[in-house]
Amino acid sequence: MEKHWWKEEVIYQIYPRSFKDSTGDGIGDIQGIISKLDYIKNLGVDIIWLSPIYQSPNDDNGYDISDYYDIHPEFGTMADFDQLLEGIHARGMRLIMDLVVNHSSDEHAWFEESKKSKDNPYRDYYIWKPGKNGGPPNNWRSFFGGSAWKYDPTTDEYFLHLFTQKQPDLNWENPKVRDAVVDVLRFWLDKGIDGFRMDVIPLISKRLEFADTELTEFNDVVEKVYSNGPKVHQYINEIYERAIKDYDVMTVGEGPGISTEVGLKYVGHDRGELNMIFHLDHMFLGHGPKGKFDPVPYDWTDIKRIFKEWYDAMGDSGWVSIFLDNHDFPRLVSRFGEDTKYRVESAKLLSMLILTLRGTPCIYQGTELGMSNVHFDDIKDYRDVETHNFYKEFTEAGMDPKEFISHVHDHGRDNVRTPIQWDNSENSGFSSGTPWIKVNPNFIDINAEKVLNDADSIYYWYRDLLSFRKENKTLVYGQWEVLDVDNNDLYVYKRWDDNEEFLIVLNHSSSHHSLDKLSLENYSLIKSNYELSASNALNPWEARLYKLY
Ligand code: TEU
Repeated sequence: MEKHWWKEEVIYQIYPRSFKDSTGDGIGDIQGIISKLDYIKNLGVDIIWLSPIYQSPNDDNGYDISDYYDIHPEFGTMADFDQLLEGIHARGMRLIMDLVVNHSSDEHAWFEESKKSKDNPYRDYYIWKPGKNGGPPNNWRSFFGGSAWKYDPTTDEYFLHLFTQKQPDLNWENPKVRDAVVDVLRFWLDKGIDGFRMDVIPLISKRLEFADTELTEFNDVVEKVYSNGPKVHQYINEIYERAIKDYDVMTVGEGPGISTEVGLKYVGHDRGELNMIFHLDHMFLGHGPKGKFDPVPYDWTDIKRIFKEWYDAMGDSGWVSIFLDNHDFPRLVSRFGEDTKYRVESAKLLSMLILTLRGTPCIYQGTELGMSNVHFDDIKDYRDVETHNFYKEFTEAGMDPKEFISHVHDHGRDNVRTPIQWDNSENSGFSSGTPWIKVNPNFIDINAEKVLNDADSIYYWYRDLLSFRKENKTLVYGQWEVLDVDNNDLYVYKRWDDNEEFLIVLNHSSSHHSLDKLSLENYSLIKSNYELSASNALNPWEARLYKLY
């Protein structure tokens, strides 16, 4: 297996809008991040992934870019960015930026031109089709509700938008689009950044028949209609050959629709495409036929199955990132842990999972504090376009608004977009002004100031495990095998190489369990989120790491 820094290091994702506001306008900004670089460095992470900070009308909070070469003034200036990058590098960390090139904003100059006329030089930067039977060209639906096509009366055609109506899909068939993407890549790489997270990269190649789909489950539509198109590998390889490969950088593709069957095509070490992917199989668990607000049950059996399938699919050739939350999914302690009685214990257990599986761990801002989901009861307190679009769609279809809100409590993206809770002062120390989205009311009890003053807090547990992982490359490159302990509440696995063997025991339940079935005589217990004990009795949400003598 090839060894690389991007396999050994750990990613920390910052969603700048919610991280720290330095100006009092209620919106997180670059100077706010700069003021917290020591906090991040002290945690022990290595690579900062910055969600978009480019010019944008913020229809999708920056994932709708109107200028790839400039910083949105609400985040600061290019001089602020240069200071941030310098501060990150001065601390021995790296910065990867979010590349969103499956689509742009409809306020991008390219689209402003494209929509003017059918013969405009920029017309083919986007995907325009005539209507069919008085409606859209086909029955494709947006990730964010409604048709994936918007009618434009100026030229009497529809344009494709797999996300919001203000995020028109770019036409990668057009070599000028690919040239433009290469130029954007090289611009930021020449500034010295250390790589990119590539937003929905499997979607960039469209199936050009644009035929209706008979598929009804949205996850199936994503995989079989939107993702993995006929030229996706050609296009990713092209940007690798024309830009990425000239720099010592990393790329991680966000992979909606990438299944284990096709995973290696994107990240095989000899493919010349991506270094790793954020696959979403475990994150899309629970999404029913109509998506995340049409939930279906799932459990840890599903999660464990998916981790095993991906470990086997990657072999020694591919690589994934290991994560349980990001800016698109609920707080991991609320979704996969237990965020009331066992919030601290379960948050620590989940961090041990993330830091001991094979893959590059990715920690989302605030997870190290044990931040949990927010429960706004008024739809007006939510900001996410996805939530508002589906609120309209589901309630107009007859769903009780209260029922929809309960699904938002569990699956809404604003759960992870409330301001970072720095202390128990007004607005949790995030801003001296009114935050763009309300602070989670539990900031009084859950905040960085309190956590940093508690030696037994989640933050210091993360810091200890991050340091341990750095010192024990067995947890990076070692092999992995799950032990069958005949108990669905336990996740027990080994990591080993020629030097060491570790045994990880996770009781992902609020029940007490016993380890009687495990022969532990040759192992010494070195880490636990409870008092170290030779006992075989496992506490609720107890996480243990043993080392073979
Ligand atoms: O996300 C695409 C994606 O797969 C998730 O948005 C997920 O499908 C969605 O939350 C529906 O459940 C990327 C970005 O991470 C996301 O923030 C953007 O909204 C989206 O692409 C469009 O750029």
